[in-house]
Amino acid sequence: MKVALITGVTGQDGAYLSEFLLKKGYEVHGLKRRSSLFNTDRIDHLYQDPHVENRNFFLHYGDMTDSTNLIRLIQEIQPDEIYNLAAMSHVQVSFETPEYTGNADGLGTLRILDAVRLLGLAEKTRIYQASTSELYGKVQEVPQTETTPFYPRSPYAVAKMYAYWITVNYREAYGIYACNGILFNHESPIRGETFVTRKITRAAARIALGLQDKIYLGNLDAKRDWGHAKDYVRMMWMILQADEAEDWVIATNKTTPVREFVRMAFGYAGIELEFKGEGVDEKAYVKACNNPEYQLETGKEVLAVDPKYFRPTEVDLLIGDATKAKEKLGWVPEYELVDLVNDMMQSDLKLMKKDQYLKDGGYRILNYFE
Ligand code: NDP
Ligand code: GDR
Repeated sequence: MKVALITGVTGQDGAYLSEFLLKKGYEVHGLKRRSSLFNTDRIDHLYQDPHVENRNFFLHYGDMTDSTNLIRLIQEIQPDEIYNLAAMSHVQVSFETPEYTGNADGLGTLRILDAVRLLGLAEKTRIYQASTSELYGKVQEVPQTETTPFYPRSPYAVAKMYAYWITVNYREAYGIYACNGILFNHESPIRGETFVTRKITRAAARIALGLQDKIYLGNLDAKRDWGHAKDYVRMMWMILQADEAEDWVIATNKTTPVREFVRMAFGYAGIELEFKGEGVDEKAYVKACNNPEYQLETGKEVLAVDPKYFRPTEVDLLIGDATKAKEKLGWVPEYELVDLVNDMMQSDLKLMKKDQYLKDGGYRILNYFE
């Protein structure tokens, strides 16, 4: 039985990857942070009672900023594969917490690599590093490939650039099988609520159900290459099964503006939108509501721009070319953007109906829209 350690196991990718590896027959160990409330929602369905025998899913407390903790865990677990997914992963928040982001995302990666080296596991343990399309930042080339130069545009991206190169360096210096997956944006029904896609699908569902009036967004012109997280975690595993340790771009080769994602999400609920105005004055109104279940009047304002969501430096356009991964590893994504939007909307409409029942029952529902 192969043994895997996943840092960031409580995150979107950590949850899908755990599920995937358990199905493949792995023993999976996950690093989770202590928090004052339960933070294991995404993996609760995988939880196993610590008192029963023959478990194959284990959670350990830890933190990417704590070297001795990481060294001890890696020594105890002796993993065949480490998936380093833990990170302060929000680009805008990284402008507010730049030093912490550098520590967790940049030095955290070094701590994992160096633990493997110090413990004499360089020959045994393969390491996947969660690199990102944010490395490309300011557009240098379209579409972006493994050879496109980096130009990071946020403390997050700069920290991830250190992580990228220290991974390459440990591979070259110590022969560790360590790879960067340069993944473009990938989303899902369990995407964090403050990333733009999930913020939009939650809001579209809440607006349709009458639980929220409108959504405030930042830059509607930003273009992203959005895929489905389920397709991307499969690729993480494939990367570590390759004969040679290399770096790989994973993307859909299509790019879409935020505005169009909004249109698609509302469209799923039968709500047609009309966008008017420009820049900070841009707004969206209901053009037609074709679903009799929802009581939205034509002309209702459902979206406005709030400059507080603008970033000090923005990444305008991302579009990746995953030809290498497709040709050398045989990766075939199963989801198109429309499937992704449908999956997220279906899930959020169901979730928000729960809020509607609570509201109808006189309970206070959370009104936090960040
Ligand atoms: P999430 O934000 O959903 O999950 C991040 C995970 O990291 C959570 O489990 C979080 O714990 C954990 N974490 C954060 N800080 C620390 C720390 N100091 N010590 C230990 N754990 C920590 O991210 P995703 O699942 O979306 O992304 C996974 C990885 O892939 C990240 O490294 C991200 O930067 C990278 N990436 C993501 C892309 C995407 O589009 N999703 C694209 C390219 C790269 P907690 O739950 O307690 O907050
Ligand atoms: P990103 O994802 O920065 O690409 O990083 P995010 O969804 O936060 O932003 C995408 C684009 O949408 C614009 N935008 C908004 N973004 C947020 N969060 N909230 C808003 O209200 C809003 N309005 C417009 C942003 O300006 C941006 O251009 C994600 C993370 O998962 C990273 O960890 C990962 O490395 C990259 O994807 C690839």
